Amino acid sequence: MIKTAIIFGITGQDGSYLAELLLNKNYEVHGLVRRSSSIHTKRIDYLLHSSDKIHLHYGDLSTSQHGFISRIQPDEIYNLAAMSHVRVSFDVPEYTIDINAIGPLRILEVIKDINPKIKYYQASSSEMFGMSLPPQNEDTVFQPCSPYGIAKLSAYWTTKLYRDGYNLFACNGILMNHESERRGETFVTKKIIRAAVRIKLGKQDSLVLGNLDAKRDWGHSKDYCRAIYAIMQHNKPDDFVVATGYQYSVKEFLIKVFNTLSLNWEEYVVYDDKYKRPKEVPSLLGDATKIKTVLGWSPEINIDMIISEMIKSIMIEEK
Ligand code: NAP
Ligand code: F7E
Repeated sequence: MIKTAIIFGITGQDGSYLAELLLNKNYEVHGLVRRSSSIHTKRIDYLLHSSDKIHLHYGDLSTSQHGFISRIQPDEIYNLAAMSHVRVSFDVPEYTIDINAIGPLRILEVIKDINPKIKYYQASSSEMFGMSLPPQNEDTVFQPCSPYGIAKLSAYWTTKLYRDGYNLFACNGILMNHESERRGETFVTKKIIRAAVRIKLGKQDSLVLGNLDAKRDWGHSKDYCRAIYAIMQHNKPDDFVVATGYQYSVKEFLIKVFNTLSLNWEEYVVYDDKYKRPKEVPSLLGDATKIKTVLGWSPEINIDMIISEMIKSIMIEEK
């Protein structure tokens, strides 16, 4: 039987890879898209052109999803939609709470009311660990330190509440940072790589950054979408940390990229306070033992492969 899935956030990095994965598994895929003045389906255009099993619907997580979900009657809902930029969440905290915390509640309320058999995935984040020191796993205390982290933590607990209180198949994937050639332009990996490529090509003179000391556990979005799918196919709803288990500082990442392009980063990188956050998550390093043991998932793409994929695609765009 053909399964039907809704992806909230289908136009985003993960939404595009997850849509591809589900279409390859013969799902019918429905995605919610926000109306905007410019076209922003770039990441999924290749799917829209090659499959008749993908359907887009206008909407926004700031409003009730009752009509949309009732019309589609999906088997599975993946909620990847979010205001996903941590620093921006300090500028728009109220909006961030609305979309990232109340948005998931809006979806779960519909599932509870119309069909408690619909499975639900919540895109939880390692940003929820905040000030808690690594390694972080499912038992680590959450100490969020951004409006984004606080909103995501609310959604995490809401997902657990609807699982335990209403017996829904509702899961949290607690994902560490993950990147790809489809990563949004203002996240640090993409920003560094685009700037370094442009410097190499003589199109840019400098790169302005904030805190270089923060440490992150960077994986690849494709690997993490395999984890998301595995979490939803498990025989019971549960929560899993998804991570590579390797950590680099922003500075170490920067050096790797500039070295790959035979550039000396110190000649180009400038610090600006405006990229500093009021509070910062200092160190993320995930312990993915649970998902490895229970679901047999492990990452296949390491940081050097991520960097080389991103450099290659940006080089093509910039040439
Ligand atoms: P992304 O590229 O920023 O994509 C976010 C998606 O959410 C986009 O499709 C965006 O639509 C949509 N969206 C934003 N506001 C919305 C609203 N009000 N109503 C409906 N849709 C809205 O993020 P990503 O990297 O793919 O991440 C996917 C999810 O995982 C997010 O929830 C993120 O917070 C979470 N997460 C990401 C990471 C990571 O490192 N990438 C790690 C942990 C958790 P537009 O195209 O219209 O903007
Ligand atoms: O920052 C530092 C910055 O914005 C990484 C999201 O996907 O992962 C992501 O959140 C680090 C931070 O990612 C700049 O201060 C320095 O320490 O790429 P980022 P993030 O904040 O870790 C989590 C898990 C999510 O869930 C989020 O959705 O880099 N940094 N200079 C900078 N960061 C940016 N963006 N820009 C700079 O100029």
